[in-house]
Amino acid sequence: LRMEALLHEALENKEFVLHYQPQYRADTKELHGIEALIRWNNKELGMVTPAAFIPVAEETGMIVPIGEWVLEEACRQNVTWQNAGMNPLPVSVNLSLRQFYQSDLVEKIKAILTSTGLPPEYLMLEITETIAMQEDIATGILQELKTLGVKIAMDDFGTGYSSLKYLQNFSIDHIKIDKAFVNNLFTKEGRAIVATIISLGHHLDITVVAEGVETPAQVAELKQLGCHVFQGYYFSRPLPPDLLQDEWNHS
Ligand code: G
Ligand code: G
Ligand code: MN
Ligand code: NA
Repeated sequence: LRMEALLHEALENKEFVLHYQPQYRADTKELHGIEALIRWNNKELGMVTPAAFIPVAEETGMIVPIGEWVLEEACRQNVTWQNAGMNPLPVSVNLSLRQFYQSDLVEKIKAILTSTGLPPEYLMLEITETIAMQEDIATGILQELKTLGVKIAMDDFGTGYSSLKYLQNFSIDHIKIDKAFVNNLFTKEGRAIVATIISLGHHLDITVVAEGVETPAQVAELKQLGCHVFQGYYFSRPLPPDLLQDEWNHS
């Protein structure tokens, strides 16, 4: 309960910040997009990682207003960058299942796009297989979001109840290979799984993003396998907005 109160305060006192992790195209090495990742800068606790508060936020429902703040902030920041003359790129935002259970999710996203002025194609929503498998709610919502013009990425692909049907039904734009698979790239099984996901992406015309890329050997192997986009510490950690902007300017 203390945590829930703290999260309320954090929202009110604007203690949350977004960091952004760059994603690079394998072919041209250009910046392809950025992923917004929340951080909590608390006076007593210091910089709190999302792993420490997102689960509580999900349990208490606080993830709904927090998630709304993330969407609004990521869109606002992206417009600020576009207005400053940066080469326009999509910003990815992680959505939680709880947000999907809100009947007004699509309306809220529409309102945020309107109020910030971000063209919908520059917002990419990252969903998990846990969300996708709630077919009764996910199907309708994802269809409406696609109609709005926003992009959808299937995050942590292969770690949940993977169903190929989701890829078929939801017109997914990006598949993100979970970092656990990238980490196992040099085992027989790991390589087979990564190769299969990449091949699936090629056949379905879906951009494949490898997450958690940490070594040049992984880069070489993933490139060889035809992976389209890289994200990971080898290229860059998630960065505060000013440092991300420097990176963007120099890419
Ligand atoms: O940035 P980091 O690797 O520490 O993030 C840890 C976890 O928190 C990841 O699973 C990531 O998807 C999740 N996360 C980060 N930012 C957000 C957010 O804004 N909303 C939700 N729902 N999850 C987030
Ligand atoms: O669940 P999601 O894919 O949104 O989580 C992204 C998380 O992965 C973020 O917390 C981010 O900090 C983390 N991350 C990004 N790149 C790397 C990496 O190269 N290695 C590891 N271990 N984690 C990473
Ligand atoms: Mn993600
Ligand atoms: Na992921």
